[in-house]
Parts: sequence; C-alpha cells; structure tokens
Amino acid sequence: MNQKERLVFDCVDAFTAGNPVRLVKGPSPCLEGKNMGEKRVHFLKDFDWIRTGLMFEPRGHDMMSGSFYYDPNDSQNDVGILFIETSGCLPMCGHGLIGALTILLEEGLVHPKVAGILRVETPAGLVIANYHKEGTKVTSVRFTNVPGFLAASDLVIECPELGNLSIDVSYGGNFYAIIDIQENFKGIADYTAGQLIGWSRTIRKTINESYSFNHPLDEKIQGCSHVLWGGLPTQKGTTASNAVFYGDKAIDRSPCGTGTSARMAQWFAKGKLKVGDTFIHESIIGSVFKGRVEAAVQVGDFSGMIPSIEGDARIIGYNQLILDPEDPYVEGFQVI
Ligand code: PYC
Repeated sequence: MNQKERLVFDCVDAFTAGNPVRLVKGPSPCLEGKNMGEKRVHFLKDFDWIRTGLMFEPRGHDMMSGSFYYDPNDSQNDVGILFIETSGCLPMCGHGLIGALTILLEEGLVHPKVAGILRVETPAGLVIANYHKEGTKVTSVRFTNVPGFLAASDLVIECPELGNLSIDVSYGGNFYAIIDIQENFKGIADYTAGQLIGWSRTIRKTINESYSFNHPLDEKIQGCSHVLWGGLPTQKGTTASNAVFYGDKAIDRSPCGTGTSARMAQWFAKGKLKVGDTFIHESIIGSVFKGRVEAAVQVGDFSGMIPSIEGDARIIGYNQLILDPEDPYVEGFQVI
C-alpha cells in the first residue's frame, strides 16, 4: 500500500438472506478501464489493501462481503458495481448485488432511469435488476444474471475422509465445483459446516491443479473459486438445499446467487430444468432464493442458459471504518 494518510470509509451494512453486505459509499478509489471488468483488474493491482482492510478482521470477518459503486461506463445504464469480498473481487456476486441495490435504492444513492428497473454493470457483464418497493423499503430484487453454463462434468476428485467424489463444474458468474448427493456424500444435513469448509479447501486446490476453467468470452474470468455442496429440500415448495464455500473459511449464509445460477445451469444442461422452470434454493440457514430459467443461450462452445434470481435484503447499520497506515492491522488479517 502506498497510502500515507488515514482514510475514513462511510459504509452501510446490510444482509441478504443472512449473508453480510457492506456497501462503501466512499471514498472510492479512482479506477481506470472502459468497463467494470477492467476496473476490477486495476483495483486488484493498486487497491486490494482496501478490500482486505474492510473485509478481513478486525473490521470484517470470514464471511464479509461488500461493494463499491461507480457511475456507469455506458450512459444507458444506471450504476457500476465492484464486488469486494474475503475471497477477492468476484466477477459477480448475487447476494452482494441484491444487498447493494437495496441499499442504493433505500438510501437514495442511485436514481433509476426507469422506475422498477436498474441496469447494472458488473465485472462479469451487464445485469438487469427488477425491484419492488413499498414506501421507503425495497421488498424484493430479481436480477437477470450473466449466462451460465456447465463447464465440466463427472470429474473424479479424492476428498479426505469421504473418498472419491464425482464433481461437476458450472459457471453462474463464478466457477463452482458442485458436489451432488452420491454414495460418498449424503447431503449437507449429515455434516458440520467445519467439515464442509475443510474438505472444500482440498477439493478446490485439487480441481484447479488438475483442470483449468476459463470463461470462453472473457479471459479475465478463470479458475474454480467456489464449492457448492448439495442437499435435499427441507421446506415445502423448495427444490433443493445447498451450502457454498468461498474465500478460505466461509460458508454462505444465503443460498448464493451465483451458486444457484451455476446449479441451474448444471440442471439445465442435464435436462432437469427447461426454459420457464423455477428453482427454489435453500441455504444452510434455511433462507431462500427463487431462481428461474429465462432463456437458452450459447456461450462460446457451451450450450448455456440465462438465470434470474430473486431475494431480499435488509439494512442493519451505518458504519464509519478507519484505515490508518500507522495501524499494524490496516490491511486486515485472517486466522485460517
Ligand atoms: O451470492 O453469488 C453469491 C455469492 C458468492 C459468494 C458469496 N455469495
């Protein structure tokens, strides 16, 4: 970091379906690039210490997730979002988007060109969000995500304690290793979060060492960053449950927007979902996102689909966070 003076960041804290969202109102680093993908690369090069300072302990925690917002690059759009997470700067984050848009709308920080719709530039591409408002509160946000596709199927990876697992890798804004219920894995209800975290770290490392995952249309998006463990539905009307591992120690408390998109793309590729079908996904704490298959689409050589995801978020606090170069933990830390 080459910062000499202390910075005070004005933040709004919220959660989406249980998972944290911290929107930074400012100061926002000045980023170069003609789209949010290029701005993300610039942020990672010069300003990543801001991400770690605001997301890691002592100001954040293992699950912390947030964003900066920017004027759109294309004046047709409403806003640009840069996701900052314990896991890095994700190309796309579903729970983060629902939370950030809820905050921007409720706090009057963005003024939609068309009421009820926000056109959002993300590092993964353009995402269109439809929202409902009752009085001052945003009651739901449904975003139509970037296209998803099944990148690989039936990869066999050895997992400590469980043995060999058959794993699919699917894209829904990030690449997900998906472990469905199978002989050596009984479903998330049978294991602790700690067990899933430990196994996920090994699986992610092994799968990235053994295979490569590259977005066919964007060379900046590569590598399997997340692990999604499947489970049976536990509530009336839901399709499935899941637990997503991200960063080094986190299990998503929300059903995971990009994870749900990736899982829908996997089911779509296997003929288990078709255009128009819904997919109601439960999280490890029982919160729910409502997914829908909007359209079939080609993504490079992959037959993919366009998912949409609906959820809601709640503001829980206003926060001023200091990053002082004299603070020994200005860049934050993680205990792994
Ligand atoms: O909702 O897309 C998501 C997400 C990614 C990591 C944590 N949540």
